[in-house]
Order: sequence, then structure tokens, then C-alpha cells
Amino acid sequence: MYISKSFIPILKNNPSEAKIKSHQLMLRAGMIKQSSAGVYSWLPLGFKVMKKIEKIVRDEQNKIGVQEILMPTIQSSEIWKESGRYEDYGEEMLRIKDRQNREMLYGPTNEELVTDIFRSSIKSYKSLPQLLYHIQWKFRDEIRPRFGIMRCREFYMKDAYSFDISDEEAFFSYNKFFLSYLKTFKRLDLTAIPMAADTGPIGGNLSHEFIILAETGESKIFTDKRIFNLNTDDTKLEKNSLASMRNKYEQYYSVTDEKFDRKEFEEKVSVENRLITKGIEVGHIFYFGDKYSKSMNASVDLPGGKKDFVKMGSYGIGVSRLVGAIIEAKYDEKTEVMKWPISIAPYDIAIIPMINKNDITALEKSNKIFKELEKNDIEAIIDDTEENYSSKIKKMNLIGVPYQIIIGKKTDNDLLEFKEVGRESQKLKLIDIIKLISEQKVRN
Ligand code: P5A
Repeated sequence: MYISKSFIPILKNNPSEAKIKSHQLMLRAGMIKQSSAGVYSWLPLGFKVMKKIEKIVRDEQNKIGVQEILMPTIQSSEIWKESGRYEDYGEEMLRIKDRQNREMLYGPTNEELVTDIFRSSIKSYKSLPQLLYHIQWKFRDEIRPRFGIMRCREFYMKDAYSFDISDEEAFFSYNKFFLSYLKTFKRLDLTAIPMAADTGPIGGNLSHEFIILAETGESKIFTDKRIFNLNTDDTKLEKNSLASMRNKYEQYYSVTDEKFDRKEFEEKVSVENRLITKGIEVGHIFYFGDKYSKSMNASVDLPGGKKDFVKMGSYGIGVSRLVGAIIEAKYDEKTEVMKWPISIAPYDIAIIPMINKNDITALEKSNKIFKELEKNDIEAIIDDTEENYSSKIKKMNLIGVPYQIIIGKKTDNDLLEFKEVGRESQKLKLIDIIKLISEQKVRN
């Protein structure tokens, strides 16, 4: 892809409405465009990143055996009246009437809809557990949408739902998601910490938010630093192993301000291990037992012939919010340099020829390199504009492509000037560049 032909509408200056770095960068790099308050169009660069995040999220859901479905964005009010949330959800729900004057709504979440799908087909404990997910747009009519796509009205969410026969089995499902979330965020090069949190309009009394540290985050957190040293390397997808993994995390005090208790914090965490800071909620998991299955009459036959309401949980990841959250975590404000993790970078590498009007050899060289990279599944973007060197580098640093090849007059055919963003440049053969990037991609 040539920069000159791409739809990447770069802005020179910071738009005044953008208060945090991710919002500024997304507008400046032409990743999104606001279409109305809290509603955005995703332009090619932003869309590419979001799709790559979605792919990783999907892959990790599939790995724990969750089945993908797709539910609509528009729902009927009937099921929400059954659960009692039609009134409770209040102003945040966008209500719509169709031409028959039927009450519809743009789904803010899908507990009701998925319960309705479940109850119409699953009748026996023998079909349990059922784990279902979809990745779909949601709408919440937030009073104060802000920070661009971080807190907006229309956003893209992965939401999963579990149906089990007993509390014990339901905790097994809950813990599968707990593990899966830690792995998903790790693949996105983020350290997300699970924290006990309130359940709000979703309900239930067990829930964890997954939070990444960021000064601009909206969640205030109180945690024991030692939780950052934990990992899930030896955890297996088995009941006991998962339960002990969750115990390992829960032994450390780690809560959002909704659950904060100063006395408990000071008793449990020594002064040197205390961390009070802010973070961004990128995921949230809930266990709410029979809250929806009871009100909506979703029950199954038990072994002895009796019936019982299924026990449910729900599990969300803010796929579109993650684009902003990763920028908050990876953008260096001092140097104005962004570096996407290779797993989700919009392009793997930028080819930057220094173009002289009367001499097209640099561009020809670039095209050759492009083709060679393409053969090896490495996606490149060529800056074929006639801008000077420093403005080309500045632009690429803003877009955040993690690697660059710079082609000047003196570039011979064998050794190329190769740069990993944020590091010194080095001379490398194309074959070694391909090897280096391919290895990085495999690791992710
Ligand atoms: C869990 C899945 C739920 O809705 N029902 C289905 C449960 N949880 S949640 O915490 O309310 O949302 C899940 C994740 O969605 C992201 N998110 C948002 N992203 C952008 N703008 C918003 N206004 C917004 N609201 C929620 C968050 O990442 C949250 O963790």
C-alpha cells in the first residue's frame, strides 16, 4: 500500500476536544472520525487495529471452548420486561419504536436475548455447560461520552454467557474465563489485573474487572504490588488447577474504589507493597446465578427428574476500547512516538524511500522490497510522498508501525537501513529483516 493512495487523513495539530493521548493520537493519525456525540466511524488504520484485536479475542475464546454466535443489535422490549430490566436500565438504554409502534431497543448488553435463545432449545442437564459468545456493537446512552472511543455511546464488545447446572460448575466456567482473559490481554502486550468490583446493572455478587494501569484511567484502584508478579504459566484447563489459579490472584488485595475498605487494605498490605493508582477497565466478568434464568424461566431437567433454573455468568471485553487502552499504555508522550505491538500493528513495517523527483530508483527499490516482504506474509506500507525525511519519520512515528526500512541514494542492494521504532538503526540484509519480523510475529 502506498501512503499517497491510502485513506489516512493525518492532522498536523492536536484537536482541542481531545483531552487524553489516545484520543489525540487516534484523531491525528486518522484512525477514527466522530459522526455524532460518542459515535464514531472507523477509518482504515483504526479499523485494521480493531480487527486484529478482535481476532486475538476470538481465538482465545475458541481455545476455552466457547461457541461463537451473532445476535442482533436491535432487540425487542418484551424479554427486558420479563427480566425486569426494561425499567431498571433507565436513561442509558436507547429506546426505539418500529412502524407498528412496537417497543424496540438498541442492545446495551445481551443477558436477556441469550437467555431467550438458550431456553428455547436446551432442556436437559446433559447439554450443559453451554458457553456462547458474540462480538457485536452495543449502545449505551452515556450522559457524558468522553475520551473518544474509550467511553462512547456505540462501542464494540465481546460478550460471552455461561449456563451451568450448579454453582460449582458455574464457578468452573467463571474461572475458565478468568484464565482466558489474563491470556488474551497478555497477547495484546498488556498487563491486566483482575480486581473485585461492583456488579451494577448486570447484577449478582461475584465479579472481577480487568484493569490496566494508566494515569488517564477512570477507575481508581487499590492493590498489592505483588499481584503483578503472578502468571498463569502452569495453569491447566481443569477444575482444580483453575480454582487454585484464581485463589493465587485473590490472595492479594486488589479492588476498585467501589469495593475499597481502608482498614482491610492497611491490614492486608504492608506499606511498601501498597499501590494506589488509576486504570482502564478493559474487561469485566460476572456471576449472577439464576437472576435471569428464574425471571425468564430458563430451566433444565436434572438427573433425578426434577427441574432447576440454570446458573449463569456473563463476560465482557471492550474490543473497541482496547484500541485506545493500548495507545494509553504504549504511546510515549515525550518523544511523540507510538509503537504498536506487532500482533496488532496496522502494518508490520514501513518502507521510507527518500524520493528525488528526477530519480525514481529509491521508489523502485521500495517496490521490490515490498513484494519480497509480501511473499513472506509481512505487510508493509510505502511512504511514496515527496515530503522530507524528518516529516516522513514523524508521520510513521505517529502511525506507530513498529519497524522501518529507510532507503536513500546510498542504499546498496544488499544492506538496508533498518530501524525498530525507539531504537538505533542498523544495517541488515532483507533476508535477516524478514527473519526477525517473522520470529516476532510467531511469538504473538
Ligand atoms: C458482560 C458481558 C457487561 O456488559 N454483559 C455482557 C456484561 N459488562 S460491562 O462491564 O458493562 O461491559 C463490558 C466491557 O465493555 C467495555 N465498555 C465500554 N467501552 C466503550 N465505551 C463504553 N461506554 C463502554 N462501556 C463498557 C468495557 O471494556 C467493559 O469492561
